[in-house]
Amino acid sequence: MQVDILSLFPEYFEGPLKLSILGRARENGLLDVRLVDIRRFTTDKHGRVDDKPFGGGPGMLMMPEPVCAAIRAVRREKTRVIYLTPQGAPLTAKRCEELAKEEHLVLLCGHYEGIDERAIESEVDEEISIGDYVLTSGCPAALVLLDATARFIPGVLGHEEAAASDSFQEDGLLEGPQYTRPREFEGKSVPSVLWEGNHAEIAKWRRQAAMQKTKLVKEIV
Ligand code: 4GY
Repeated sequence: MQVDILSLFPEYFEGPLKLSILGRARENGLLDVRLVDIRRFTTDKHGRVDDKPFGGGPGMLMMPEPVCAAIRAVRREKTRVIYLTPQGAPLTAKRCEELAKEEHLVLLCGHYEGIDERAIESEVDEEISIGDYVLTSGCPAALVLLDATARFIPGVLGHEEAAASDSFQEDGLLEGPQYTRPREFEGKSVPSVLWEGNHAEIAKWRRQAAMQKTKLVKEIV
């Protein structure tokens, strides 16, 4: 999968993208990420990419021209352009799994107070939100979307079952607790069913633990 991340701070992504699972996916050619600086596409003589909102209000907006020019420069025949915004549809594991099948994603990151609506109307296919809160820019949201989507690209995790079962089991339950060695830690033992080797009992225990966890979290929310 190819991904172009369009932002005013391409350096923001450099660290996370070279580390761990995403770093390995890029080295293995499973994920091809390009960082595009929207400022490169300004035609303003002072290199400006932002201006005051019509109608007044605090802060600045990104001008439509450099945003459209940047998207048009990277767009190909099969490109899906996603704008990260709290006004978008909530990101889900299901949407990530679908996006992982796309050939080319463009992740558009807003800065300041947002982007002139005409650029969004003309070039954006889909608006996605990673949650009901406001970030200082779309960059962390783009990283979250890319990270959660990359897990569904075959070969990225190395062990394919994990992509589906982590966190959201097929039935919508949250994953229960997990344990590794030592068998006893600071007076707390690993539930004995997990080391006794009865796989049917282990499955039963995990399902029960997942239901308990799901119920607990729902009570908090
Ligand atoms: N939540 N989900 C989010 C966000 C903030 C554009 C600058 C979110 O996706 N993006 O909070 N983005 C951005 C939006 C202008 C601030």
